[in-house]
Amino acid sequence: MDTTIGPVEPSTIPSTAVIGTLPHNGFVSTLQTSLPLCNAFDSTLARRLVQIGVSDVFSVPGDFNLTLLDHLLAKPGLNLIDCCNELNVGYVADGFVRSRGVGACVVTFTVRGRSVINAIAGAYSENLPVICIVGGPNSNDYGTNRILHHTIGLPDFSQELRCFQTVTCYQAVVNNLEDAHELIDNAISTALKESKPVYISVSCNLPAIPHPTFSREPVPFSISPRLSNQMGLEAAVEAAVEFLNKAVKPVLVAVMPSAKGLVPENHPHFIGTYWGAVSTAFCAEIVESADAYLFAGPIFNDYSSVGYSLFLKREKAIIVQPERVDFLRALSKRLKRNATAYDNYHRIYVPEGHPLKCEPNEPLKVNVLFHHIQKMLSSDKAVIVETGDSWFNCQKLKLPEGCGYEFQMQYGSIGWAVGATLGYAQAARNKRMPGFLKHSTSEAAKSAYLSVERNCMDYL
Ligand SMILES: Cc1ncc(C[n+]2csc(CCOP(=O)(O)OP(=O)(O)O)c2C)c(N)n1
Repeated sequence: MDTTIGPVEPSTIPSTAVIGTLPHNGFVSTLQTSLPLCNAFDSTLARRLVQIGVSDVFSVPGDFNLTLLDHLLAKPGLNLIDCCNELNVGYVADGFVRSRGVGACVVTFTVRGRSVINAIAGAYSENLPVICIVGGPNSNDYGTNRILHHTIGLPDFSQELRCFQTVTCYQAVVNNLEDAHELIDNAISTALKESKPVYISVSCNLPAIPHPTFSREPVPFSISPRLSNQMGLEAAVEAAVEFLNKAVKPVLVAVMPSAKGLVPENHPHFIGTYWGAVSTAFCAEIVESADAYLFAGPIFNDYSSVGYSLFLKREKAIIVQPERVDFLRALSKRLKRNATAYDNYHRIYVPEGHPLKCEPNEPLKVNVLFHHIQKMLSSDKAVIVETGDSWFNCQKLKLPEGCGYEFQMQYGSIGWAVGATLGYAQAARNKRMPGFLKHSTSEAAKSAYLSVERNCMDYL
């Protein structure tokens, strides 16, 4: 599928115009040109964000991003939402992306950039294209030995960049108007293609400076589809068909814990979540006794494998890696129907009991609490699950069709859920969010409550 993202705004450039060259580093006081001058970030960054569906940008103001924020604020279709600290800004953008598919946050140079990194690392671990924009040093300060505030006192502007290199898939340092357009477009399209966060640093003086290259009509985004190697695909399908069609009781393992919410649980053949010893009742028995298992996009880490304790045999497994695009569709056309494992599940399944009713004034028990939470769930809800015990209790919830489910199993950062709830709520205005938060949660989460209260209390 060829994905073209968003409409392109009409050109503001007269066809006969000649575009002059400009000195580097934004030294532009008067510009002799007949072109209508566009401001860099109105036409590039802000417009691109709106084009790709980012209606809300989450930010904390600071010395190096004030002008940039003014320009984003002025952009029709872009809503700027202030948060209480940078870590939360990152978590909020993470939650927004989970619902909308792409999102952005804006912080200021180094002192704040470093604070958002933990959230961006979490977004990387969950394949979320968060566009992390940082107000950077004045372009005229690059190449000097000046020492800037918000740094550790060394004339080195690259420290923040080097930190982001480990947790983003692309870094754009925009300190020159000549290539600003290209760098910003590369960063945004890489985020969308790779489904990973990117870093864009924008020199604090540039957003206010007009430049003729920004008046050109931007080329619409077109993300190339991922293509399979046809011969490789056919060989893999052939081998899998031969293996699965001769199995006696094969199973498809589509839901391990981090995939909860991705597969409709009201599907007649859904038997639960496979999570080794802590699987949904009777699910592990069926998976582990199968003579062939097909794992769809599994992530085997120490959490999902319950400390590498899964009773699985490699020679019985076909593992379809998460980035494979055509294999399952091609395979499904060639497989013989075999319901043996499913029938076995119904043979051994005993319906869950219900917790006893709570007596008045009796302390609330977890099983009673979750019994009530289960009754609250519907297609207009999304469950946002904090790291900790909630992971296990919420896995047992039976999600009605359309009910969202988000948690951060790979990175497991306590404090993520409050910010993520705000971001998700802002992106999915039609959903209500029971967030599984905790009283012991981190300082970051406590300050995020303030933003949640200000912005989306009516969603909770
Ligand atoms: C930011 C962060 N700090 C520390 C941890 C390590 N950690 C994992 S579970 C846990 C204890 C959680 O206890 P509580 O918040 O009471 O949650 P419960 O599991 O009881 O619901 C800690 C500190 C973490 N995952 N994330």
